[in-house]
Amino acid sequence: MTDRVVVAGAVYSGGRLLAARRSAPEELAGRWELPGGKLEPGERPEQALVRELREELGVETEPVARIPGEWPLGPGYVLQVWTARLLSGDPRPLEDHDELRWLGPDETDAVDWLDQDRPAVAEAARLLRDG
Ligand code: 523
Repeated sequence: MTDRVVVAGAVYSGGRLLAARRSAPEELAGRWELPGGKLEPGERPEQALVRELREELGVETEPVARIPGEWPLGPGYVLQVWTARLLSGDPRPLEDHDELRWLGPDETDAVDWLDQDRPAVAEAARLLRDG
């Protein structure tokens, strides 16, 4: 069976990358992620990303480019990541997160990222440094 997609955003603004600390479930709480969530039936990944970032953070964003690769999550799910530009709003932890941080190019290792997010974060950090 085809794996279901979880989409996440490497959201940029002002040369910094947004990191979100999960508040649930218990085994992931306290770890940091690129925010996002599961595709709903019939959704394209970019649509799901815009919807999830609106619901979870109260912001409008524009997906820019897929970060190459796909990372296994639990059984039946894979993580895909897009870079995304913040269009409007100031992100707030409305759902699923209890803290947000904007990380500058030298700070992208400063939080305890979920293991499965690390390859995409490394690429997002490289893009932040190299433009
Ligand atoms: N991850 C993950 N990294 C990451 C995201 C956005 C999600 O490892 N950057 C994992 C965490 C969960 C699963 O993917 O095991 C689903 O993410 P979740 O809970 O953020 O998706 P939602 O918000 O769509 O989930 P429901 O509340 O269940 O609808």
